[in-house]
Amino acid sequence: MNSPVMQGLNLQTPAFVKNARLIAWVADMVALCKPERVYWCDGSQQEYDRLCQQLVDAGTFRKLDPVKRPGSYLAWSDPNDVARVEDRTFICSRNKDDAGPTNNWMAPGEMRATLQPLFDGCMKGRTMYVVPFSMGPLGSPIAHIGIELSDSPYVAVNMRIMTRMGKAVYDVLGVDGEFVPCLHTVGAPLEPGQKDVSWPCNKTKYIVHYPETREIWSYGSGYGGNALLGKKCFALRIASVMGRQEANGPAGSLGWLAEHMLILGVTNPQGKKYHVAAAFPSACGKTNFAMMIPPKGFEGWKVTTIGDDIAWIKPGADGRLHAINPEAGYFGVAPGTNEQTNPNCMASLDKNVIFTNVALTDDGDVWWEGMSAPPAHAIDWQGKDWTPQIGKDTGAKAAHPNARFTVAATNNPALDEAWDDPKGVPIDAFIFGGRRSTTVPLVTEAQDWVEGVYMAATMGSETTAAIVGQVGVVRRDPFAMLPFIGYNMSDYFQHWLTLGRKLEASGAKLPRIFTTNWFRKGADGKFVWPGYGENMRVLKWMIDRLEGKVPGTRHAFGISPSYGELNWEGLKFSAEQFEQVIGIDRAAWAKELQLHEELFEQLASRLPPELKTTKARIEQRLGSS
Ligand code: SAT
Ligand code: MN
Repeated sequence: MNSPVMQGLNLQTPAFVKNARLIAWVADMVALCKPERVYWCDGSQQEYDRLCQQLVDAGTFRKLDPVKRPGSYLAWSDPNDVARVEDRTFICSRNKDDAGPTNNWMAPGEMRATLQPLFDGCMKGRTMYVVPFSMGPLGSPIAHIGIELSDSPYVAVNMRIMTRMGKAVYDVLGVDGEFVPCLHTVGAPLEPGQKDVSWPCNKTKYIVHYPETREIWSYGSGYGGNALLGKKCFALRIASVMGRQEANGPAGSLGWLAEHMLILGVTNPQGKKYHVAAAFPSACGKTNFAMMIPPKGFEGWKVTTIGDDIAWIKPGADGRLHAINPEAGYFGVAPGTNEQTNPNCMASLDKNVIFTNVALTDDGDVWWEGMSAPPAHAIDWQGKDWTPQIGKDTGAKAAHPNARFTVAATNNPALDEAWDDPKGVPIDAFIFGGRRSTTVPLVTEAQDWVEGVYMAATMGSETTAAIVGQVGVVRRDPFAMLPFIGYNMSDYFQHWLTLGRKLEASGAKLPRIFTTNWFRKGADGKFVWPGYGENMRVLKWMIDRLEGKVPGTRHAFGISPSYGELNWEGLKFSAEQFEQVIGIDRAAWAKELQLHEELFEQLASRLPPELKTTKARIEQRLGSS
């Protein structure tokens, strides 16, 4: 039987699926989850359109106005399912220490026993979608394949945008190729005759990773990184484990890095191009930075996007670190996005978009806080009437602060020509950026690789709406990877240090390491740095550093620009204002180092000694400066 639709538990596999392990795994998962139907996705446009129509019929999707927003849909989630659930995310390695003190852990056997009754019959009355996807260009030596089984058609259509999804994956997989099995359920089985809701989910949630067997099991949520398992679960948590494991493989292999980083190309007016990979915590403007349009004063400069969220980085034959974007689309934060903050993003959202949790306007379009002047009336993300007055009186937001758009990378007018290049792009600089209203300067270059790793390791950031929980609390977020490292964080630091040391020893040119903070606030509580396109001024200083054009000013923990080293053409920003974003308050830094110490105490059992000696060196410099 060649039909991709299989009725009942008749487990005839379509002819294009030949991988024995996959066929056996699907059969096992069908037996466990007991779906009513199994549907093997082929990734075609017809299939996408059909599933979207099905979501419209089910009340999950609303088709937006075909003239204002062609090919686009709006979904509203359950109010209890709006962001990643970090406290329900688990790394189930055999040994607790291998997950480390920053991850939730449970022994694999115990977790399997916990999940077994939850998954038993979890897809009753629903269709199981078999979603084949490649993270990275199909067939690239850097890419890896995953298969997601999900009872959510919303997941299937989002995965088609976010990954290279479809039948061609089976050709690469062949009869015995490797894949990461990703099992997902919304955890809402339907009894015969039971009417479905528009956003099925379960109060109980589990986002589970088994690093040794490279499996992902996700229960109870249909939202974002909880459910689109190619993203944080595979491309960061499982991939970080894979990258480090390969460093312990055959002699000489260095392994690779899976990082929470955008990748951009920046070309100067002379046509010279650099590549930068930058890590910022969730919802801190990565998409804006990756799509930046250089401001006035930067005529002839061009910024192009390779990726907006995740980078897989491997040493190339030339000894340099090469990065690919494993994803094929953007799952970006809508609120705050507008023609000023990110014109390229606004252009990307013109057509063929899935919006989640933004407001619906009376003319069949979308709106979110910070997009434009508010409409006189809209329906908010919870389906209620919303007017600017209601917003003012009750504080109700038209869009949820973590409302998102899902859009193909190919919609981006600033897409880099090499975004899909299987070889990746050579990285010249890494940026680590926290969200801090005080203490951390606008930009600092690390003196060397080890000090750069120290800076990234001790990064702090105020939390955002991308995570369920309290917003605006400072927490250590090393490498912007706190919720995404699939193993012990100390081992992760060591992997970075070892990789750098080995590359340096082989004579390779390592990328420079910078930290940034766009978020310092003045006495009035407002951001001092104008941000967005103006960040180009900082990026240009970094390139001047790469080219040896500016000496910078050395201080206790690195090198920062003096006022005169930035190009201020087209922006009124005084030396006094600059001092507010770049100045170092020694008392604040003494406290900051105390917080580094707390992190190091937490990570003590496997912490690389080099980080402790680096800290002592910085303290000494701070004391004597
Ligand atoms: O929901 S996601 O994990 O995909 C978004 C994010 O936190 O960056
Ligand atoms: Mn992210």
